[in-house]
Amino acid sequence: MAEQATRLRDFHDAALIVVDVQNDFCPGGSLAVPEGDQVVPVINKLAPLFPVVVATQDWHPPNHCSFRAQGGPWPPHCVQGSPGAELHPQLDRSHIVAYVKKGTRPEKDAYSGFEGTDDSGNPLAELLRQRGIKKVYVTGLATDYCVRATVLDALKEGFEVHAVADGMRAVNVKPGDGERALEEMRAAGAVVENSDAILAAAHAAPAPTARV
Ligand code: VGL
Ligand code: ZN
Repeated sequence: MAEQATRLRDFHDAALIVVDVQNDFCPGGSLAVPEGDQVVPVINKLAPLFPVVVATQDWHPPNHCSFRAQGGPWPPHCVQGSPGAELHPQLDRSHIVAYVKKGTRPEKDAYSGFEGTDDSGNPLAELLRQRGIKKVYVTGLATDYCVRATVLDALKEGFEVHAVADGMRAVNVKPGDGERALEEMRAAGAVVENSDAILAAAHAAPAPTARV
């Protein structure tokens, strides 16, 4: 394959979306995603490139319909105000401009960040558009659930969507679910790529210009 020169990308209208990097989805949590914590250093490396970083949080009431006691598929997780619902302690918060919470009503599950709102009730798509965002780079947990749903909704909302493969991990209830989710995102129009390609596109040296 021919070597392709790395082109500089413009990030001024791009946002990083960090999906559900919460303690309950990391090793030791109640719905731990294998290697879930390994997305944290990848996200911390990418965050400084973006003028807008948004973190979503699964934010369930104790009687949420997705919990087994209510007939749902999952153990209790990300209960509002609990330590398991907090973002991973090593996640760098300094670039985060909005926190979007979803799944807050007992009777309705919400996998996609686009079903969530910030603290003033503003939906994710709105707060991105208000900031002039046209492109989103999606990372987080879990590839086969909330990341998948967030990527597919971002495409429906008309954003250019990049799915950062090494910045996400899958639950893999069935082996291969994560790979199939990535294939689905690609088929729907997302660019699936690794963080090193994104960092290279941000840092590629511009053509030298003569200065006197
Ligand atoms: C998620 C299962 C249940 C996720 C949330 O964030 O991917 N998965 N609730
Ligand atoms: Zn949930």
